[in-house]
Amino acid sequence: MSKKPFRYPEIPSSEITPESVYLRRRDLMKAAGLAAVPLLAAGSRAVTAATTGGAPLEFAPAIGEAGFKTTEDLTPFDDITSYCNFYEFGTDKKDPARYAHEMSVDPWSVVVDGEVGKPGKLNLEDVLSGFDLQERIYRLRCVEAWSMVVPWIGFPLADLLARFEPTSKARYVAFETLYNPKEMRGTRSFTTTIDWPYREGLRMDEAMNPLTLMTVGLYGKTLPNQNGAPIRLVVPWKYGFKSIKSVVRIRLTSKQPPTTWQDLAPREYGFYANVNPDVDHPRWSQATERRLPSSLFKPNRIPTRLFNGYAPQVAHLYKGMDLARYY
Ligand SMILES: Nc1nc2c(c(=O)[nH]1)N[C@H]1C(S)=C(S)[C@@H](COP(=O)(O)O)O[C@H]1N2
Ligand SMILES: [Mo]
Repeated sequence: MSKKPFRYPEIPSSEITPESVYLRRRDLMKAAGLAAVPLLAAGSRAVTAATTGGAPLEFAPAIGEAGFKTTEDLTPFDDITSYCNFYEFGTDKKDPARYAHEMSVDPWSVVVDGEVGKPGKLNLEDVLSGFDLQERIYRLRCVEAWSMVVPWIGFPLADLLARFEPTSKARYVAFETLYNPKEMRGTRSFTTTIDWPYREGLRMDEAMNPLTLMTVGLYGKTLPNQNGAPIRLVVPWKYGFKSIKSVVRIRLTSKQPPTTWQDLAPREYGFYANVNPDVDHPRWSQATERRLPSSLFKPNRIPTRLFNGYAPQVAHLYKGMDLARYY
């Protein structure tokens, strides 16, 4: 794939994927199933499959509501899939691309329980066939002060939650990542201080915001393992660590749930984690960010924006809150 950035909608991302032919949904399911088998057989092929993503997805472009797409240059596929944070596979940015193929993602299901009228389980097939997928082009701003622009494929978390009928006591949504030490070498590391599984959470109104996306693909195809296959959360106005990968459980709760980074270092990482150039991390400034692709000679440093540029869509959620206290 070309490294040259391009502007949406000059070339729809669906056209630059090697397979530009959209399969019908049933074919897609078959393709996903077939692709999973050789993964375990041949090592070199497994890496390729892990880094290139899987089957083409059928989706509608991000049009209509404000914030659903940006005209900024997309970050190239190779950068998005080779520079990752997914501590289950190690803490080096390259570790997820190296090792995430060791995680099996088929079959996969997500349990939804807690404060809901109809607790239950969603199989990945139900997700892919039961929700209208859309392409959303979002900025992703990591708390470490780098950022990307990603063409995700997904559907609103609100659509998923509605199926399970949240009760009036549901005030928060808690998420958990798969925890399978056999397939996640980072969780077996002697140096890890994380209390696995990786956990995240949102307030109910944040979860219901139309920007909040359950994500199953990027650049027109199913998610590469290192980016959180087969299903992850994307919350574009918050620091990247809120966008929890490879989700297996969604629990609605009446109390604010514990979250991984807040547990590890509560002074440095808060529950809200809204992108904010005026509230610095205790160890570094949050005023600017390195937009990928970025290099020593072309750092591509740009100013960081309040709520990552999504203030028109989300600022009302925090009216009257002291953002320096609720960081
Ligand atoms: N389960 C899990 N989810 C995770 C992480 C992780 O280590 N484990 N890292 C987070 C961080 S810090 C960021 S910046 C984003 C990165 O997503 P990407 O690698 O797809 O760009 O994933 C988030 N989700
Ligand atoms: Mo991050």
